[in-house]
Formats: sequence, C-alpha cells, structure tokens
Amino acid sequence: ARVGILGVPFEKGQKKYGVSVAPAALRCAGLVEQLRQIEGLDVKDFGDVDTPKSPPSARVDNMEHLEQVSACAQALSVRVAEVLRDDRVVITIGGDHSIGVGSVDGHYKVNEDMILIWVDAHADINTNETSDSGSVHGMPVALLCRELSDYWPYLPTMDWQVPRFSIKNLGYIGLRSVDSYERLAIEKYNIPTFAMEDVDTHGIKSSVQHVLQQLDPRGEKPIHVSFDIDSLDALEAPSTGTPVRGGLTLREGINMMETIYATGRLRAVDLVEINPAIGTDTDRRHTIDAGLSILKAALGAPRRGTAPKGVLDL
Ligand code: DIR
Ligand code: MN
Ligand code: MN
Ligand code: MN
Repeated sequence: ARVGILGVPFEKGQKKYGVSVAPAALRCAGLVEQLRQIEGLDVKDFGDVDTPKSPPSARVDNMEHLEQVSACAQALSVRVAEVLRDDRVVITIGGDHSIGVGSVDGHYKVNEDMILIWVDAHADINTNETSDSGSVHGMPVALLCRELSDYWPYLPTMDWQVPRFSIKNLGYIGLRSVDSYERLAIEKYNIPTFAMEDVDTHGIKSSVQHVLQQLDPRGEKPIHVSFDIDSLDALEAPSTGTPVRGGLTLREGINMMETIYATGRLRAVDLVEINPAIGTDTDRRHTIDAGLSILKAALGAPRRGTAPKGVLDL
C-alpha cells in the first residue's frame, strides 16, 4: 500500500497557541520512521502545506480568522487531491479541526462517493449563528455539507469551496459535548451517531460497523476518517485545546481504526487538535504517542507483531 503524509501547521481555527507545532512534534517523535516499519507500506512525506498569509477581508459576524482558515483549507484541498491522485492514502496532520474543510473538499474532488466518519468529542457542526465560541474549528462539518448551505450568510474568501458533500454520507463516533443547535442538526438529518453512551452500549467494534453499515450498506465506498484527538479521553490525550473527560480509551481508538482499515477502503485520515504546548512533558508524550498509535492502526500495523518472513517454513 502507498501512503502520503501532509502536515498542516495551522491554528487560527481556535484560540490557543500550539496546535500548529503538532506536525513537527509528530515527525520529531518518529512518525515517518514508525509508519515505514509497517510491512509493505510505501510512505512518502509531502512536507507541510503552505498556510498563506491572506489579506484581511470583510468580516463575518462570530467567525474568527475566516480568511486565514479559508486560504489554508484551499491550499490543503489541492494538495490532498494530488496525494490521492498519486494513488496514496492521504494522512493529514493538523492543525486544528478547521482544516477538515480542506481535506474533505480535496478528497471529495477525487472520490465523489466518499463517506466521512467524524471521530470527535464535539460535533463541529455549528454555524456562525449557533456557535458560542466564534471559532471555526467548531464549524467545519456545517461548511462542508450542501444541505446546510442555506444556513450560512455569504462568506467572503470562501467562493472556491462549493459545499457538494451530502450530509447523508456523514457519521459520528465519540460525541459527548454537543451544543443544542448541533443536536438539532443531528436529529433533523438523522446522522448516524455513536455518542459515548452508544459506544458503552454496543462496544466500539460494533459501533463502527453500524456506522459503516448505515452509510454504505454494500460496502463499496471510499472512507475518510477525520480524527480529533479529543475523541480520546482527556486522561489518554491531555494535550489538546478542549479536552472532555469520559471519552474513548486509546484501545478503543486503535480497535476502531483497525476495524476501518480491515474494510480495505480507508483513503484518508485527518489527525487534528494535538497541542504540544498544553500540559506537562508526560502529557505531551502520551498525547503524541496516542496519535501515532491511531495512525499505525489505521495503516494496518498488527498489535500481535509480524514474524520474520520464511523462517517458519524452513
Ligand atoms: C464548541 C467546541 N462546540 C464550539 N468545539 C470544539 O466552539 O463550537 N471542537 N472544541 O473541537
Ligand atoms: Mn484571534
Ligand atoms: Mn473537532
Ligand atoms: Mn473536538
């Protein structure tokens, strides 16, 4: 299998300093080398995406740094499509979750039949009208879905992004901090959602299988997983901007990614919201290790290990 890595050192979709250093921190912790250990994997690091300094544009109410979010997402969308067209699974390392606008847009350009699994403590489906924070990392899903386009005002600098992805191809796993209008959207569009209480009821593996089954009963569509590290419990991944207790264990996260990998249809993974500037050295190390484990599981690393080829046949 072939894999391409893109770093996106972007943090203007939220308010805290530090998410933008995650791509460097993950590479420094051995991201590329560890993925190359996986048998049969051809790993190419495409480096970081430009996060262009865009001229300030007309402001949109309750939507901070829109022009910068937009410029970064536009650049990322182009790069994601390139990596996919090079016949590689694309791993996008954020950055905050506003970059999901770019990664999903880029994936959709190549695979219009893609399904999207949003793994997160939060639903990220606010608009500027429903958001309490004004931070765009809480809005990417609403920017992407064509069914929600009428709920937005005109967004200057966003003309490049025509929301064509259908909300019918979206599922959620790990939710436990959902704003009231986000809940309304989930119910109105009947989005397949396995919140933490559902994961408790069904277990992680059948939760994932249910979402996949609902979005793609025939099992033939390309899969995009947008993984917010805050889907993991705050004790497992403390170095993140908006941690929430009561989340997935790392083992559940790994099991989920192994289950999705096993479909053979995983084409894109985003890993976002790791903030190495938050917490102690131990917090930082745990969070980065958790992120690496999630990516390895997504790319087929077996936890049981692999025996050397040929030795047992002698
Ligand atoms: C909240 C928090 N729903 C917002 N969202 C976060 O700002 O819209 N997303 N933290 O990851
Ligand atoms: Mn600001
Ligand atoms: Mn998120
Ligand atoms: Mn989140």
